[in-house]
Amino acid sequence: MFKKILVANRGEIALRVIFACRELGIRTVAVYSEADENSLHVRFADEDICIGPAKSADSYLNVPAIISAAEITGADAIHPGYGFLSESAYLAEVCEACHIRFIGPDPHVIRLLGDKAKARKAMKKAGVPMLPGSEGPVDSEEAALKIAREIGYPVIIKAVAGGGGRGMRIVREPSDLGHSFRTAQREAEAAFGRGDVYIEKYLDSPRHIEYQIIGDHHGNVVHLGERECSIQRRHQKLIEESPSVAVSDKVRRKMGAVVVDAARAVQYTNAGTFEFLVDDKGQFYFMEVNTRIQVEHPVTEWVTGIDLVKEQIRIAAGERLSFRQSDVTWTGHSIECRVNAEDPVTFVPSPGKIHAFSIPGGPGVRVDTACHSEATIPPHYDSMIAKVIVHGRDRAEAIARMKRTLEMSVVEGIRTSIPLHLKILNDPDFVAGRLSTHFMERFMPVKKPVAAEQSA
Ligand code: MV4
Repeated sequence: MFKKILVANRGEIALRVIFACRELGIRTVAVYSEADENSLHVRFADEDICIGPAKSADSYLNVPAIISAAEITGADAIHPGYGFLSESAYLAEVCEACHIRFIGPDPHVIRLLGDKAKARKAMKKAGVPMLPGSEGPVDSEEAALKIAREIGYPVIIKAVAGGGGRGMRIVREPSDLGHSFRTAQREAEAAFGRGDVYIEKYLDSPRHIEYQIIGDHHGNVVHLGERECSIQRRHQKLIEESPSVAVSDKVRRKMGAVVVDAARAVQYTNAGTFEFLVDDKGQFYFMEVNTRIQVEHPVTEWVTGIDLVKEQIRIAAGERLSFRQSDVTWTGHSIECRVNAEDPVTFVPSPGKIHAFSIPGGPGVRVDTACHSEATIPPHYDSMIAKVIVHGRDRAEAIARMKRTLEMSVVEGIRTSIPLHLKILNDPDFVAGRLSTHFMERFMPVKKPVAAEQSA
């Protein structure tokens, strides 16, 4: 087992990793930017080291600074958390070269699955259900038109280097394809330094359902069931839950076996997530694989009773998975609300100094946060300040617990998304489980008409 782990992240996930290390008897090193000197992850780590200025590019994304911090402190592994460098094949490679264990999949697996066209090809070969689309990148407008004609409109153009929704274009008719194709290429080039795009059949109003898997270095891979993540805005998830009301025990077993086979096919190790779009008939279609621990991992932890972060650490150290597929059972229902420092109506970020912070616990409540009554939310990073996770015997009990927790929460000094969460939790469609990726459109601020229309 590792003696010392460097946590290459901040906020609640850095604390979450520190908790796991403490319980496993592993020393921890916190890295921090100049904006995070007084953060809880720094306070609770055994050692800490400043890695640069507030800007992410100069600190939490700075590979040489993080590797230097690991070498100076003698850390034998790095946990990247989520976001920042968590899916950087480059960091994983540099770690390997420096004999520091990267807590995640092997670099070549991260690289394969990070190329969305290559990932699609590999997953198709492994038997994962796919929407019709191009075999690999599409390199000309003519080729794009040909493929779109074959699969039928609407189609979606996606960046090979993309993911998380950046650089996508929906095309509903051939006359729009040329322009959209060129725009998508240009945007992908600007955003990712790689302009390659691919094409898929576009699915209207799907659910987003994902499977958690975990694999060790001894050929064992298990799935931990699904998470329903359809409640999102601009590709930022707001509420996640497990199980999904759209997944029966039979489908869970069937899709679970599909993702386990697919993970084996690419020799996947550590924790990972297979994302799917699900149509109104319950058909699953592969979207992408995330090669990191995810924000919403606690809902899976709660229904399965498995500590995913501890398992990640044990696996990276070469240990066998501590359970088999037949040991995994699912109990009750878990929901997570991501509390953001933002205006609940306009979604404008609301960083600043907190004056009061209290999220009550009680039966079936877990709060993952690095916030406290005197914390300051810096403007430089993601706006998520806390995850409220609840568990109940069933979905209704989980919803009731979430509502009473958020109703009794006090956060003063900044605006938060708590009032928005309460609106969603009281929505008849949410309560009935009628979810899709378009759910949040009904909660968007009404756009002001443009000047020309106003005067008309
Ligand atoms: C799609 C799609 C419909 N059809 N692909 C958005 C995130 C990126 N990873 C892929 N995304 C989508 N891909 C096809 N063929 C709709 C989306 C999508 C979406 C997916 C999951 C969650 C929220 C979403 C919001 C808008 C669009």
